[in-house]
Amino acid sequence: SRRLTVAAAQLGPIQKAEGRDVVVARLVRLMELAHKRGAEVVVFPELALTTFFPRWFEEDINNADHWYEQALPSNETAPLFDAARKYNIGFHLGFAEIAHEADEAGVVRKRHFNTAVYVHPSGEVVLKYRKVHLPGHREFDPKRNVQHLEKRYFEVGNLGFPVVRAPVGSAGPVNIGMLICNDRRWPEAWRVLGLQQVELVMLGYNTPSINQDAKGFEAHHLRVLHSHLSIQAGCYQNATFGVAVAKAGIEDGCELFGNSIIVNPQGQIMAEATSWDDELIIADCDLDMCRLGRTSIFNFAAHRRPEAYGRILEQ
Ligand code: CDT
Repeated sequence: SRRLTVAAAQLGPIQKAEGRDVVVARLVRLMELAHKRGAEVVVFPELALTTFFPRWFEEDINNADHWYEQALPSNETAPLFDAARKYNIGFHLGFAEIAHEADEAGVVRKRHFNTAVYVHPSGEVVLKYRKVHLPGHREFDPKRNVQHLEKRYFEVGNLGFPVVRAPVGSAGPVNIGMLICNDRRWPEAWRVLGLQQVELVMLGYNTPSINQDAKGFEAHHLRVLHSHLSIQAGCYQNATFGVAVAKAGIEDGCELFGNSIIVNPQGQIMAEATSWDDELIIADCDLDMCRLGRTSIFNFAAHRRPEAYGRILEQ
């Protein structure tokens, strides 16, 4: 069997004033702990190097460059790459990315993305994904207590939903894919990964405990349920493991829920974080478990009916 020990490294809050050096030291400590507990890969959350800055309005986003990474590794993030080498552990990291690259019109310009990478223990970036489903709004909204300005700070990801077959731990080559936060609520995103035989989906999230749009129609205790429901269904319906990792706790006065989980292809929760702080959870995954769904109820070649799904692609 193809066994892989995975760790979800949930993070407690990162306050606005907290420096990268402090944050990176927290991540390195979790990598060391993950290694000691036998993990071969460690998954960090979305925007794991800073506070969830889209809650802060900035008129000119060129004044917001300090929230983004211009290169990976940089002087500040190099300790993560050193730790990966030292502990022989791969890591998934979410961060805000500035890329100087051509847009659809072929014009090279400064572009902003909500990005995640998987880094092999050697330090090589083997997979990069840019968030497609950007929630929230673009302009300052005076009706909201807390802003959620992802549409201001990020462009829609332009890499699709890639899956690569990459060496991950002792399991040999593994089909890995990624989603970022709000993506987990969209079955289409999971299915695009499933169609590429994904076996391990890594995803980070920053989700407020209070839905400001709910206006009494969504009880607070349903927030975690909706997150878990989406991840468990995504894993089951696409016969994949999922590692879903929160940034949690009270960040800049706003509460983000934790409840990070590792899920198997049966949709079962194998491990769940119980604090809303830095916390490591571990699961021993037998990747051969992905085969059952893939060859029976979710044998796409035998049972899927794309000819009936045309509406999915309509604007
Ligand atoms: N980070 C992120 O995508 N959070 C969203 C909540 C958005 S509320 C405007 C989520 O789906 O969890």
